[in-house]
Amino acid sequence: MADPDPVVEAVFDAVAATAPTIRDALPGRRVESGTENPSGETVLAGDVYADELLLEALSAVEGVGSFVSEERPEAIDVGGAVGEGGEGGGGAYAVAIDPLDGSSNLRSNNAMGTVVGIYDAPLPATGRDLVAAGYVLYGPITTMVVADGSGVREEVVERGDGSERDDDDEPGVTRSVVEDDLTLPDEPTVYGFGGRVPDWPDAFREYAREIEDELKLRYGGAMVGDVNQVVTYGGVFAYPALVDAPDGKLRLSFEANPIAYVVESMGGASSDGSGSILDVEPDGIHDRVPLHVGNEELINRLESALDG
Ligand code: AHM
Ligand code: MG
Repeated sequence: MADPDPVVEAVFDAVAATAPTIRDALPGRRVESGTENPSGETVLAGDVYADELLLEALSAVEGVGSFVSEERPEAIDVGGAVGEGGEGGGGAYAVAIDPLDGSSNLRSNNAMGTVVGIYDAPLPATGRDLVAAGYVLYGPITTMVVADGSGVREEVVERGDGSERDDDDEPGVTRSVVEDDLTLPDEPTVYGFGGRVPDWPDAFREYAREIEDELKLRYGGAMVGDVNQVVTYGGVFAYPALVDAPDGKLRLSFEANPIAYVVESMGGASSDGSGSILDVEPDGIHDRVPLHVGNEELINRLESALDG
């Protein structure tokens, strides 16, 4: 097995280090910030806080060249031109972030997450340029799922007890691996599909009807939480194309590609409706794409259903 990439490790360290702080900051940040993001969605104070904290943390990681966020119109150059290597060896990777995925759940106090994709190319790029991806899930426990090219693991992220300090001021954050070789369970159990049934194209509606008879609905309105149920129990998650929004809702660079990379790394499959999400060629960093991920057999059936 190849040695772990130290930049990838440092990125996940930085993301883990922000997680308890983001979590603690949420109670006071459930209100609207008064702005819209590049996708035209209302931004909450929690989105802004998480975005700024992650920019600061990831800018400090040597080897990260650009920070690209769902909340920002353009990539931010943080270390030198991507691919050219900046001074001190910086500038190799573009890190794409959805700082607070599912933030509409702030109001109802349900799960949320942070999604991370590490690309070895300037964005927009395809998912084939990912070298690693993962997500933090702010559930009753803060967990982080990491796919780094050598496998997929789940870690619990907690504030340290002070015995491992990053510096004189900040208590450290501990990362404890709880599963080190995650694969999708063979027998799928759960499904979750976004959007309203009347807005789904007929072919997807028919597929969903079949799936309803076979699997149990688990939908919480945060992609990270819903995908983590599929990762845990096996099944299928989708935010499909809608009749009036043929590209669906979720963004390729920040949401779909990282999640597809994680699920494919676990032996599952992803699809935009006709092929792997990782092959989708983007025109811009905020492009949307229909997302379907889960057990391979269920994704194959989806593609057959949509093909007709
Ligand atoms: P966000 O990143 O702005 O929170 O939007 C993405 C979220 C996903 O987490 C989730 O799958 C989807 O939007 C839910 O949308 P809906 O509320 O339409 O079901
Ligand atoms: Mg999101």
